[in-house]
Parts: sequence; C-alpha cells; structure tokens
Amino acid sequence: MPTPLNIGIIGCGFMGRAHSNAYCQVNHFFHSEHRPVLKACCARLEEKDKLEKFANTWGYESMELDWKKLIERSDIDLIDVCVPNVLHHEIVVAAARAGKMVVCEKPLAMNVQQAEEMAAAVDKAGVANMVSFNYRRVPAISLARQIIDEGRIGRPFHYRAVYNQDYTISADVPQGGMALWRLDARVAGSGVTGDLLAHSIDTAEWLNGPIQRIVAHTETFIKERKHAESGKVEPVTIDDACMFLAVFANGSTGTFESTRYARGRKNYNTFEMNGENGSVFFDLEDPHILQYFRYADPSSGKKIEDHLTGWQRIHVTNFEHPYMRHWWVPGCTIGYEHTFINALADFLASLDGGPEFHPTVRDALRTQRVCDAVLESAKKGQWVDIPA
Ligand code: NAI
Ligand code: SOE
Repeated sequence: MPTPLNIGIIGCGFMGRAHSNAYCQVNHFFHSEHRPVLKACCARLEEKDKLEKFANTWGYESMELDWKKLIERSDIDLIDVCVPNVLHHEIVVAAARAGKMVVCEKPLAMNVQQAEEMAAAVDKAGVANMVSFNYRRVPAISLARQIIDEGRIGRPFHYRAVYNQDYTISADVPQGGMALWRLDARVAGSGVTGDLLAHSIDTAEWLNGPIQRIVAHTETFIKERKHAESGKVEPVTIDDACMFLAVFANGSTGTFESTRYARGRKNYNTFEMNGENGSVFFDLEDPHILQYFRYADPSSGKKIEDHLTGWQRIHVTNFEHPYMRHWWVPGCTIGYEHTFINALADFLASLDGGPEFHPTVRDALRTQRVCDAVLESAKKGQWVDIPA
C-alpha cells in the first residue's frame, strides 16, 4: 500500500487548480510508494464561497481560511504555496519550521534576501521541497537537455530566450485583484522579469549552466492604471518589458526578451541554443515539437555532409522520449497540465528514494539572483556580475 502524503494547498486560483489536478492524476500514470491525499485547501475569508466550490470540485476533505492554521495542523505533510509572490516567503519559512514538506510556485520570492532565508529554512529543517518551474518537464524541453548532455550540440555559442504575452496592452486593464496582482509590484515583486523571465532563466541555466554577468533594459509603457482594490489611478511600478544580454560561465552568450505587449503572443516561451555540432529550438505554443539541427556526429566530431542536412522537427511523443512512456501511444500529445504531473511524479520518486529532485528552493535562489541582478542592471544602466 502506498504511503499517504497529506496535502495542504494555499490558493485556489490558476495554480491551485493546476496543482490539484496533478495530485489527482499522478498515481494514475506513474508508479509511486506515495499517494497524495487532498486533505485541506485554504484561501482568504473573502473567497470562502470560491474555496468551497474549489474543495468540492477537487475533493478536498476540509478547508481553512487562515494559512497559519493550516500549517499548525498535524495531519498535513506538505504545504503547497499557490498564492501571489508576496506571500511565498512568510509561508515557506513557517511551513519549513513546522517540519512540512514544501512545494512553492515561482518566482520563489520578492527578492534575493527573502529567497536566501527560504533556502536556509528548508535546508535547516531538512524537508523535501520543490519550486514549480514546471517547464523543465515539458517532454520536448527535457529532450533538449538530453541532446545537450549527449554532446550533440557541442561547444555552445549562443542561447536565445523569448517569453512574450499580450494581455496588458490596453490601458484599461487594472492593476491588482485576481490574476492582475501581477501588475502590482508590491504583490508581484517585479513585472515580466519575475513572472516570465524567471522561467526562461531557470530553463537556460538548466540547459546551459550558470549565467555570470548580465546587462538589462526594462520599460514600463503604461505609467498609471486604476488599482482594482483602491479604485484609484496609481503609478505602475512593474517592468512591462525586459531585455537583457548575458554571458554564461561556459563562455557562450545569451539574449533574453520578455514583454506583455507582443500583440498576438499568448504564452510564447521559446529558446534556441546554437553550438558547434548542432542547434535546438523550442516554442511552447508548439509544445510537442523540438527542432534539432545536426551538423556533426558527437562522438567523432565528424561533419555530416549530405544533401538532406536540415532542421528536424521531432514530434516528442515516442515511448523513448522523456516522460512519454507514462502517457499514451506514440503520436498522441500531452499538454500544459502534464508538466505539473511530470514534476510531481519526479518529486514523489525522490521521496521513494529515487533521484534527487530539482529545482529545489536552493536552485530557485539562483534564479532569483539573476532576476535581481537584471532589475539592478536596468536601474543602473550597467553590467552586473552574478555571484556563483
Ligand atoms: P491567482 O490570482 O489565480 O490565485 C491566487 C490565489 O491565492 C487565490 O485563490 C487567492 O484566494 C489566494 N490568496 C491570496 N492571498 C491569500 C492569503 N493571504 N491566504 C490564502 N490565500 C490567498 O494566482 P495564480 O495564477 O494561481 O498564481 C499563484 C502563484 O503561482 C504565483 O506565484 C504565480 O507567479 C505562480 N504561477 C506559476 C505558473 C507556472 O507556470 N508555474 C503559472 C501561473 C502562476
Ligand atoms: C502570467 O500570465 C503567467 O500565468 C505566469 O504567471 C506563469 O508563470 C506562466 O507560466 C504563464 O503566464
């Protein structure tokens, strides 16, 4: 019989749903010695009705209207943090001190100081933990990592990441409130840097190693917006767009761009990496495809020269592709929600005694360092070094 893993989730919005779905599905597709049990969900008093519906929809056994009470409960093993960024630090530190396992959404924190305290707290408590940089678990992105590890890219020269959306172009979009708290720096910490580029940075460092130095520019196109809570027009203090140049420790160079003003782009999260022996390209709006260009054989370094040389579009749905043997038959695609299920499966496997889980809170501290350096650089107009 699998060991029950009692979940206490905080937040019943977008990520509350995505994580709940993962807890419900994971044991149907992956074998584990652990079985998540939806013990309790929590949101603010103002959202009691919504929370009730959420609890019924997903089958949570109980509800709490104060996250501190949830953490105090002895029947909870794992606290899952699916609330706006400003709350991550206090909840994660309290949960770790109470000896709970922690799952935390990205970006880890509002700034490096908070992130350092969170990493120290989970390390001191020795609790299993995970940060939800779920895109690592898109099978095509995991395949890119495999291709790189196999030496098929060879010496890397360039890394190029873009993460664009378009939902804040209208000046009528308010700041604050459900989902739009992302436009309020007091709640989000930053704009696209923490919200979108944190994903790109996590993926980039996972694929291409640490970023050593960066220089950035940010822009806020709409300077004032009505605040949904105060009803008043207030200054906008987030970055609407951010671009930065990066130098990686392996000597390759990177460009990163993100905006919420790219008309037509909804969740356009792409990267391309170019090396001596080959290249890879990925686009989240075409998520089951990895594009790969093979120039040279990785073992001999011998150039592959024939008239058929060209980019391959790999449909990442075969049994031999990452995660895919757990899903359907070759050719049948999986989607966004499966990235959370794949991540949870790896987390449970680590609890079962399998490979260590990454990214942890400590790994996400690294991403936070890069995000903070980007914002500092944009402010000063200077290159900023990132501590190793
Ligand atoms: P949301 O606005 O849809 O939901 C936030 C939830 O937090 C709401 O249920 C609200 O009731 C709850 N909440 C707010 N204050 C609270 C409090 N004091 N106590 C208890 N509950 C409280 O936000 P969403 O999109 O779910 O974002 C949550 C987190 O997930 C953020 O950190 C965000 O950056 C991250 N996120 C990550 C994604 C990914 O791809 N990994 C995708 C979307 C969001
Ligand atoms: C913003 O719209 C958002 O939901 C981010 O918060 C997520 O992290 C990203 O994965 C999708 O877009």
